[in-house]
Amino acid sequence: MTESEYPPISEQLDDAETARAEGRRKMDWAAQHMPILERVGEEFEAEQPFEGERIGMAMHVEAKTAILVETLADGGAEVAVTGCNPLSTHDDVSAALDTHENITSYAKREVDDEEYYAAIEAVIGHEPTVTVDDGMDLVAAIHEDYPELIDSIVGGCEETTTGVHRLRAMDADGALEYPVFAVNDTPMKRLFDNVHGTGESSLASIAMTTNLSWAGKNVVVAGYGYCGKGVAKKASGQNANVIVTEVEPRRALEAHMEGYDVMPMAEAAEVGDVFLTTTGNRDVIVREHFERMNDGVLLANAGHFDIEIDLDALDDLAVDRHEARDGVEAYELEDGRQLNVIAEGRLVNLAAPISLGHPVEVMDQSFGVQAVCVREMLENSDEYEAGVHDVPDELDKEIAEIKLEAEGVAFDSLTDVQHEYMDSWDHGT
Ligand code: RBV
Repeated sequence: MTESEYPPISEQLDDAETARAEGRRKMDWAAQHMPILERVGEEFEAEQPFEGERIGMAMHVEAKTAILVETLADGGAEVAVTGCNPLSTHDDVSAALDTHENITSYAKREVDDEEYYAAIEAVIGHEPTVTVDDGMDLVAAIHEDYPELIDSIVGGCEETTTGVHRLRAMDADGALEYPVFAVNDTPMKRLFDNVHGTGESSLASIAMTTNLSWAGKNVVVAGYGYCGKGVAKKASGQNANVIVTEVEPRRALEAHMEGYDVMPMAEAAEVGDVFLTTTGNRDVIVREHFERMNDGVLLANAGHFDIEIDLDALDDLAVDRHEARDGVEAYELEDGRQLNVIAEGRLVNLAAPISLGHPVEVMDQSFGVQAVCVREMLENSDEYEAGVHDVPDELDKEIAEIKLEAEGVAFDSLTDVQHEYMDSWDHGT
């Protein structure tokens, strides 16, 4: 057992009792809107597929994630969990989770880098047999600092685009030493969580944090991947004029054909009122862009890490800064312009003070896929060698079918003749 000094959340709060009650209330609300996890959870409770397993998790610890954590614990696992972003944890939810006899939660909001990694190490101290990551910090810490644990790890699951991207790079280097499912890459994740979840929650968080309108604004969306598409569509739906910046020619063309203005960031910088980065890459908005921006612009990031907006450069340019509102830092430039950064350039839909993350319904889908992926990894571990694995399509469909049934939406099935037709090649005019 790896020793860790870092205490669970219950030992870090002054009034853990009150926090637990509030956390539980938030979880109860979320659970009422998560029919997929309810169904999967019933199966897990009856079959106990995780008996004897230890699951280590680093995710955004708020109410919906907590329902996933409980679902896994109620399926027989011992679960240790911490956050995957220093600002996204809800301490009350973390405290509520920590009362479960099979769960230890180390997640705490507003931790510094040292505490953040100490909490990750505390999770690793439970010697997980399965890891569930959002951003790959657990996989990275285990490979770098605790390689002796790798032999006893059956596999892992990764929630987000950035994490899958990091894992694929690690795999390409031959450095990934256990199998991990790319949960992000499933249709049930990308088409809903990335598009609708990021679109709705980023815009809602910015609007609530600033109390400003979208209508009539020039909204610059950096990156036209699944997240950028969602943000662009929803901003446009709220009567903003959307400008897209891209580096990939087909995506730039797609955005153009969708009716958005497409231009380089250097040009967009001069006309934008709100800038929202969704690229997963670094240095998307840098000094030369800040220099051209109008007074009063809003800057926010919806990518996993806080590297898309170069805040060091902005800080260098600024002669002063102040907290303009909760979650809004105003950088004052020498010529009097004020550029407003929301949530420290961190994942805006989770890291602003009032942020709640993606809507419950989409997280039910993503976490439904997570839950069945953990089951699959343990049940069929022989089939998965070290490396990144696509989620079997049947599992993804299973989750879609549960959701459709819960929504009361019926759909068609192929007839035998149609099946045969689709499988044959010898038909023509
Ligand atoms: N995400 N989680 C939430 N628990 O409220 N909201 C968004 C939540 C996930 C989402 O799936 C995305 O891939 C990831 O956060 C980015 O870190």
